[in-house]
Amino acid sequence: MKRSIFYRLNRHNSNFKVAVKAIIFVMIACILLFCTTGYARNLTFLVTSDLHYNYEPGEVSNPAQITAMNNLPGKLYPEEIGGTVDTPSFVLVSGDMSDRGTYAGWFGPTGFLAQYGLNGTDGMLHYPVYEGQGNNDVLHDFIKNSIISRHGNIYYSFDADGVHVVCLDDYPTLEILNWLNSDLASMSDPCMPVVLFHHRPFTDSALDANRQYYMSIIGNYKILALFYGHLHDSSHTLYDDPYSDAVYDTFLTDTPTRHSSPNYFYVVHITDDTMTVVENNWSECDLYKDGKTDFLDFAVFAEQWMQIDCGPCGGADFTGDGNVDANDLKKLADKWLDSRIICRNIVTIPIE
Ligand SMILES: [Ca+2]
Ligand SMILES: [Ca+2]
Repeated sequence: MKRSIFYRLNRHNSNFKVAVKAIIFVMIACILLFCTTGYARNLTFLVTSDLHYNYEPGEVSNPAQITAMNNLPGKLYPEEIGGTVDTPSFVLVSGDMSDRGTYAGWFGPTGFLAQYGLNGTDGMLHYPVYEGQGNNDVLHDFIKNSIISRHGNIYYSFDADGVHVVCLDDYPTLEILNWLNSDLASMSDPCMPVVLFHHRPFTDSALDANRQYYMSIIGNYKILALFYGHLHDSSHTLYDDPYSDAVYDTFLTDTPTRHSSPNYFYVVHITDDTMTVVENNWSECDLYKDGKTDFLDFAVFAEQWMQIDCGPCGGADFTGDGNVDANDLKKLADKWLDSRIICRNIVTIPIE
């Protein structure tokens, strides 16, 4: 019996619908599979901030911190974590590279470019740098122009081992947020974990005008953390999105230029399952400040040995009780020759 044209069309439509449903099912399955199988991530990077080159307190501590960063690969992580530190893929610098944006702080013989360099081969540092402006850097245009020439703009993003890293300048303006909206929407995988860095904290009043827009954008993605600086200290806090139930891990990143010891930078390790942020006390027991703990530090310590009520005690009172005794010597022994990272805090963030 000959089929009518209407029958054939209906049959074809039916087959077409089945085929479309099958394709959609396979696409969704692929997306879910992609989200859940991960990338076999094994990414290590460092975070520092507020280097303030051309500001006297950093003249010794900035190169000492670089030495400490260069000496990290192969060191033992704290016992709670286990394992050793891999060679970092890069260093994030969340602003204020140059104190007051001075020319000498950027271009000078002991400035940022000479010591940190940019690509891991042109300064003292062994790793490439991803830098964003701080409120000091914006005072002159040459740092802005350098960032634009390297990264295409003062805000930019890149993918590293299945992690999307986003620089949002000093703080995200409306223009930057419009870009962020497009940038995150165009990620190759919408489930990719995202790390944000900008100079000012989420709570800074400069963000107030566009805060709701900012929160609405990042609320759609898997934001692992915000790293920021500006406040010259080191701490981990949770930021509650005032417009939703979202809560974000935020890390205030220390400056190496604070007068008081210790100083910290973050060692970040991201796998498929977790992001671990180690608050590395690199300057612990580094009395002769060169980023290492060795005989030179012991010589300074020995001069303070058994002092009582000695105030800062030349930095040798590691326990903070105003005396230099066996308890301080034990700390020095623990840090001796720097075989293990000495940290104050470890934050482990699950990647779901
Ligand atoms: Ca030392
Ligand atoms: Ca002590």
